[in-house]
Amino acid sequence: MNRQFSTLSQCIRENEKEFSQATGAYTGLMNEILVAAKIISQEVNRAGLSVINILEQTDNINVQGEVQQKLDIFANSSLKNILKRSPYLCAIISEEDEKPTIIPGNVIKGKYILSMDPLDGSSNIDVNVSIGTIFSISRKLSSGTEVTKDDLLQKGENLVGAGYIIYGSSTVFVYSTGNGVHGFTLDPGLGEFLLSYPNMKIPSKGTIYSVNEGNYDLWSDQQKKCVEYLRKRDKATSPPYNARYIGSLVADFHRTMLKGGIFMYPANSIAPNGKLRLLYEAIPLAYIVENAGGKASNGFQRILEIHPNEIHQRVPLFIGSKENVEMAEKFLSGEHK
Ligand code: P6P
Repeated sequence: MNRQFSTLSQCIRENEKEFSQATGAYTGLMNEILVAAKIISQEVNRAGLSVINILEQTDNINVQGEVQQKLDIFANSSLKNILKRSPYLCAIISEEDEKPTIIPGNVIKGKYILSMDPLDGSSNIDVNVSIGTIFSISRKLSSGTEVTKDDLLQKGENLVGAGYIIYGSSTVFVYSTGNGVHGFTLDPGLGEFLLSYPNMKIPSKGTIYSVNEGNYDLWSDQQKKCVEYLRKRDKATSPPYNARYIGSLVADFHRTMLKGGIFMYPANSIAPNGKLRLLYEAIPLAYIVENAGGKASNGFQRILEIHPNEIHQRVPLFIGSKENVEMAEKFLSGEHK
């Protein structure tokens, strides 16, 4: 029987037809990301083999002040080496690099800028928890031969696309170019990402909340009240909520996309802007969740409307089903008693 399936490459090409001015540049860029995703997936899945000894930590501390895992460096270099071959990219912002990588040969014709967290959650690698790559694509705004600060620090509203790849029991590539959200599962035998989650929509309300309750004592009173409400079992919250927290953003977010509910990384008295990064974590996932009918804010303001001031700035994140995020926002504003 002839198996009917769509590959990621086919869907990216189909996408291009939806944009009359498309030149094929975006398609080419997405296909480079796809290749990098396969390479990283293979390495992540081999990481447990001691002969590879890529599980180890390095002696390096990255710009985030975190111990770099060998796989972090591998993922960052794999993505950059492949993406630099793309004539469509003039700059790459990475969680692993203090400064943006400007691609000199592309500054004139390269009309895109990529922001990425090459391997988020890598501290979970040695316990075999799912980890992921997060990326977003924006257009170079300036016409000159320089990549300006305004080119690099754009609001999420300007994105032309975003996605994440989750390396778990299977490798799933989820992306959006503004016309819906689509997920593709890697078939290792074929070496192709096959359409597995067409036109993803997040439930409007869910019964799972995801937050690190170990930070409870550090939260504001409003944040405490919000989580106490979710913990309580009474008629107002039936069916009761379940708590799920993996500690790997892409894994917690992917579950939220599929099952609904809310993921929160709130501000706290030690980290007044929370832990997660605006440009290459919150913005791409906010773009995805909004295109799937969900919501993302810092508790008060829509993530996609926040103008970044610097490439590694942090932001509190409330993301998931629209009704759940709106409820959390009501607690934070004091409106929900
Ligand atoms: P905490 C992983 O280190 C990460 O950057 C995200 O993937 C995850 O959501 C968050 O940190 C977990 O942070 O403070 O709860 O351990």
